[in-house]
Amino acid sequence: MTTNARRIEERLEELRKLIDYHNNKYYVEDNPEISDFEYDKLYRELEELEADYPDKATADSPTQRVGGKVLDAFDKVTHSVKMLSLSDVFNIEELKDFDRRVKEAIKEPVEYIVERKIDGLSVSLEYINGRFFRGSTRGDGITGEDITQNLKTIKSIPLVLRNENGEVLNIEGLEVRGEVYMPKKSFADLNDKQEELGLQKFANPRNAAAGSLRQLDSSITAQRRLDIFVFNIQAISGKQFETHSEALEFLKSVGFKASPEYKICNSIEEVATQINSIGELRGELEYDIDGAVVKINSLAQRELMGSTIKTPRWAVAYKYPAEKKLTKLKEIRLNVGRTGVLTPLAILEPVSLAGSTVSKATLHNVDFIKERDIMIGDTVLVQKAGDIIPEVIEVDFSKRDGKEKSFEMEKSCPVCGADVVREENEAAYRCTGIECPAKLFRSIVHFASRDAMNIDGLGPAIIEQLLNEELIKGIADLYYLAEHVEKLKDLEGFGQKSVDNMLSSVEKSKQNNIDRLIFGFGIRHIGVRGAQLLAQNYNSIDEIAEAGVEQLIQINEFGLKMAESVVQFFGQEQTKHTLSKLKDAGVNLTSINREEKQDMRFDGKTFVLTGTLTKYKRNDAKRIIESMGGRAAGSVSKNTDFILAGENAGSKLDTAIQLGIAIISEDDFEKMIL
Ligand code: 0OX
Repeated sequence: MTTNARRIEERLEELRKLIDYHNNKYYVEDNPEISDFEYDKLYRELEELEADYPDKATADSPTQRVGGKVLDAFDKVTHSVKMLSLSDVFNIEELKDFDRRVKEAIKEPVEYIVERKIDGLSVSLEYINGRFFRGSTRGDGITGEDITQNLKTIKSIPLVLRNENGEVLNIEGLEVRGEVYMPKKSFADLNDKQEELGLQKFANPRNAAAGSLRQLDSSITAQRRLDIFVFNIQAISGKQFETHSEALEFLKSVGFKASPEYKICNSIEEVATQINSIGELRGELEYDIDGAVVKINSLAQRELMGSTIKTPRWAVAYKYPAEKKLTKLKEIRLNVGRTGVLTPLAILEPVSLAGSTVSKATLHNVDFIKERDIMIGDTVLVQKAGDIIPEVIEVDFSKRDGKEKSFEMEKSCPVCGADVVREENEAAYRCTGIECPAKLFRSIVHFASRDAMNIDGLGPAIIEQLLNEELIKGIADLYYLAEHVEKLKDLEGFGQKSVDNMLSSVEKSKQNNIDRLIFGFGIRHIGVRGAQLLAQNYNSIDEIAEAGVEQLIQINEFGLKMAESVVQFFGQEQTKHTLSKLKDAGVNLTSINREEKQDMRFDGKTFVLTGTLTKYKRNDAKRIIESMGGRAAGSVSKNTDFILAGENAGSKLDTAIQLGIAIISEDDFEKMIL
């Protein structure tokens, strides 16, 4: 090796060691020694060196945590040591039964360890010669799934085990077990994001952690901010411990985040006291726990107790009951979410529950209130399970005195006063106001999006700032932003150039055809296609606003729900206000090209798009097909007329060949639309 090569290798090793050290300080010990800036500098230097010398990159380098490789499926892993589960006890009597069984088998003093029972997913981590080799789910305890790539994204899992001097641990084989969880704060942020993107929210942090660990694309897992506590050595070569507490201390010393705040107890009474104090603390922890685990500390005594097929006889899980309390329901308020859904919220006489004071609880929806006959003034039972949001469960009817009042759903939105509607077969009521502050953020993100007004440079982060600074109060205000150039330049991450770019995109969008504008309004049941139909059948927004349901349903493909929704939307004062501001700003409100005869060359033709298109974005190709009277379908059938096939087209292409359907390339498509 040349001197230079040796120097590079030494620096790489030094950087990895340093970064591992500071990573441990930050993510495991929660006690950082250097600033984020200094850490980033080291990290960037390592990244650059590895990019310059790719042959010197290693799989366990701290740079290898970002994920990226997408798997087809997870491989199966047979656990070398069975991953047992715990038997549950639900009260002190059952806990004492456990103690009795232990004392009968072991005729000497027994030390117990009490740990928090983290509510997450059990995983196994295997290390060879001190380096992370493989990680897997518990599965059925015998066979799990290989989720190594996903586990590597969790920063508190050491990729290299090191002793106090930073030297790589010289232990041939080590397998540990731990619980992966999602902290409450990460869970709340994730659900906010899910809601913003219009995606299903996760029911609780445990489900969110499970969903995140089961991603075939580890770069998604990397964004989910998971964490881990390690609580057992499953197997270790050339080393023996006498007690579980010794093993936990060893795990900490080589870089693991081990069972937090475990306590050694000398009697079952002491165990019970510790269980109670964990229970009291429960609500204040940064993560969910679903109980406490009681284990015998001595590993020799554990051997004596043995295990059943599924569970050890030397440990039990104490499960806390979901705490419930009676309190008075003072009022029912409506909470308007970011999607415009109105959720009834119980305002309660404050009660202390699972470690926190509860003064609000969800009532889910109006049907829930009706089915349980919940009235304002009732005494209700409130529950806070492991999850975050407390809920009203039932009424204590014995406490009724006749003064209770039934709840009536509001006809208008409590935030903006617009009409509230409820769809057939839907539990939710929604606000229909286009300027409603509760849902403004999402409305504007949608309005600016690619399929709507396609305003480049106006993403969610900027919209958030514009709203916070009160530079916009509705979508129409986007067209008055030019009046605030000085303030815009002061926004975070904004300079003259980005302001100019954004304003010119806004200006350009004024010329869009009205199908984009209509879709951008986010009218219920009016998607891209519905908006195109309106634009093709009417000369202007004013004409559409004046059309009645009877007239609208004359449009081919236009259903009753769509027509009612359009009429309802254009009847709102807020809509009229927005439209008049858009008009004053010079936004196009007329149907471009409608006077010319509509080009319907694809009338009645069905296209299926498959593979990667390079000339056209998928949605643009669809839009073109639909604007020429055709239909873009998702799957191939004998009714398909054309397959537009891009690169790497898969099974749809095979089906099309079998069915003898015309297959066209992007070039062919381009010729067809010219
Ligand atoms: C936890 C947790 C789970 C493992 C096999 C026998 C005892 N969820 O926090 N399990 C165990 O220990 C089991 N400890 C824990 N802390």
